[in-house]
Amino acid sequence: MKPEEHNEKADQLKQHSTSNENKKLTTNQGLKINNNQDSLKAGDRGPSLLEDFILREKITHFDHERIPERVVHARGSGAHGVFKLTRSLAKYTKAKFLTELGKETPVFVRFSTVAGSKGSTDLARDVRGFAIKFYTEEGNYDLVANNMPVFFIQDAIKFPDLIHAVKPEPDNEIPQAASAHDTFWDFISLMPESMHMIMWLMSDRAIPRSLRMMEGFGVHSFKFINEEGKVHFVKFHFKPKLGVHSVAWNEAQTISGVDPDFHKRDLWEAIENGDYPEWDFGVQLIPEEDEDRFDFDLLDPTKIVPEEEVPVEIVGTLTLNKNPDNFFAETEQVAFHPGHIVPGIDFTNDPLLQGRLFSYTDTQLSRLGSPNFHEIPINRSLNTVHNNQRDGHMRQQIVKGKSSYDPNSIGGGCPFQAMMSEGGFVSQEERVSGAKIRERSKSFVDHYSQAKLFYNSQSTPEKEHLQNALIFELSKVTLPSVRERVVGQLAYVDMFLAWRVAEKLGVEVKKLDWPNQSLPADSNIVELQSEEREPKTKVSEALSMKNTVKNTIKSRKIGFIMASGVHHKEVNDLKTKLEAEGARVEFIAPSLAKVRTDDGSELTPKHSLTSTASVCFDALVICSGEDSVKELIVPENKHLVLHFINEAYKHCKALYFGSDTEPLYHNSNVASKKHEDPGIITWEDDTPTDLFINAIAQHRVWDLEIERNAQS
Ligand code: HDE
Repeated sequence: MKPEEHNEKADQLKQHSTSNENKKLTTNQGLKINNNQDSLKAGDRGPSLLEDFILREKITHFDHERIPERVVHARGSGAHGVFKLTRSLAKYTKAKFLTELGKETPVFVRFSTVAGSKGSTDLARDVRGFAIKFYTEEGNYDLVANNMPVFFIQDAIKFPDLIHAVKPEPDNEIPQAASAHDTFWDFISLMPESMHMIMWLMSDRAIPRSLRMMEGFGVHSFKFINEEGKVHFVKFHFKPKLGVHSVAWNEAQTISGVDPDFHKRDLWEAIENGDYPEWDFGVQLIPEEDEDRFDFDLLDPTKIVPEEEVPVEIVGTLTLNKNPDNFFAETEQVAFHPGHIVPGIDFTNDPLLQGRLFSYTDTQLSRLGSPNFHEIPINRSLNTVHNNQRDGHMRQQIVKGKSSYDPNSIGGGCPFQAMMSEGGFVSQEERVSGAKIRERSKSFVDHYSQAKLFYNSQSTPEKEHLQNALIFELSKVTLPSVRERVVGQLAYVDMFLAWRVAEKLGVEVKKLDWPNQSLPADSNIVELQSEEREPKTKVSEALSMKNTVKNTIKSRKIGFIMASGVHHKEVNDLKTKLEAEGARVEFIAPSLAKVRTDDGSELTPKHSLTSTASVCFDALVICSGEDSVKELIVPENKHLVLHFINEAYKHCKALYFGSDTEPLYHNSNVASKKHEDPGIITWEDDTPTDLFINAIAQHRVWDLEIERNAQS
């Protein structure tokens, strides 16, 4: 889908955007500036004058250029797009953007990491934020989602503790954008309800290949309400059309050095190239009367509804098709809030969601500095705003008339309340009664069954990655008691997992003895745990990335390694076929100088062997051409080329060796395993291009990781 010519939000933003093209430099008061190079002085070697209002204005503005970064989700990447409804949900909700078949709603999406600062690496092991602002005709609807379907805690009151524990430690501000440290694991070791989320966080979902290749989840159960007032619980899903794919941990660490903006760049380039990221939007719908039919509480945000129990119904497509014009104005100033809803959608009593409903406006006040943040262009609703709220910092709207109160007669009673039939929002009428208590529902006290479900649903390589992630993280923990306690928790999930981690940490597996009853008031451990429970659904296919989409190489980045004398026709043929499948080809050569081919033409490398690394590509081609290979194998280049090949091999990527490349092939770690490895394609194969395309589409040969690593 191409960017809409008449995207209403884009039209609205245009009114606020400006370009400096062919314009004269001015002050903020519109005065044309004659000299922007020298300040006003008393004599050319004299002191600057206070009178220099041009200097003062420029420096003052500069001094105030920064705003506080988000307390969580500080690092983000945003894009504009459109949501198209492909199946009407009128039976379930009256939200107009979900009922009018074919309707297109403009959106702005911001992806983020959670723990790191604004300038931290994209490749941190972390949850990813996936926040969507739908500019609907009924007002803004924000789905402030994550790429994991559950959360660490069940109650908002613990959120500041969780975040304090994961952020850099307060005494020395170490480590940045990492959960591998004492305070995080100390908190987790005392928080059994986190264990399901920990399984997700230690899985490769926490190190996505691309923001375009991750799922999105609303996490909480929300409510749909239709015209008749009938209620359904709903869980929101976004499924990427390119599949869900991740990098290896070791690769993530290297990318953090080679290109810490890897995800930001990938999203930006994909949109610039017209490879618009797309997701299927799906819902799990549960009639209100079925609320108690599950072996968990629908209000508990540490639980998923397995797709085997309630299938995800695909009802729309989310497409991102335009990069922001200005990062600060759009991606930084966008303000999401789970409380921005429209008629037909309502909240549940999930105690995590309830707390969020307070937090998001509050945080914008300190971050954006004024209750008028809704007037910032990216936050403006398409519906015009009419109310009696007035004044405050940076107020932009000029409301005419004398009355700013309700009821009034001076203003003719305007603005009027809207009836429900006119789109006026009415909260779902819900009977609520209960004693005022600070307690958790017993139905929330099962913390391991879905952690087991997740772990048992993983493929063997995924389980190994998860084990290794825990070993990595906990090896950074300096306190043996914390390591032991975490292992004691893992024992409730899977004994082998606990044993494998314990072995590497040098601790014993001792199941923690969680009390089943209320704890003594002076207990350090603030958690309850139920009897161990098996989940009703034992394995869920949707939880393993092994079962994801693997039929496309669209927008995959393929590096062609070459030098002078490269076989032009073979390069062109392969490049054309890969590009026809939607892949992006980039040339890598010993230097950035043009590469002369065997037929005398010239190719322009995008990278030199030293300016990039194999971790930045999905697959590599070692190009044919005797002279090219000869140049690549001279001592100065050989170790660099072999490093490329061996890294790609270790990271289980597809490799293609053109004719004449035997000397490189045999010097690399690849050769001896070729016969049993579908990821290695050589000049000896019958249909090498088809095999290569299929191998790239598989993303990685994770099943052969151990063998490949043993070769490295
Ligand atoms: Fe957030 N969260 N959160 N969160 N969250 C923020 O709001 C908070 C939670 C999520 O790109 C903050 O504007 C509390 C769950 C995303 O701008 C803040 C609790 C989920 C983003 C805040 C949670 C999220 C935020 C910081 C527990 C997944 C980035 C800046 C009660 C469903 C939005 C801001 C963006 C941002 C509070 C838990 C997703 C402080 C108190 C669960 C994607 O208000």
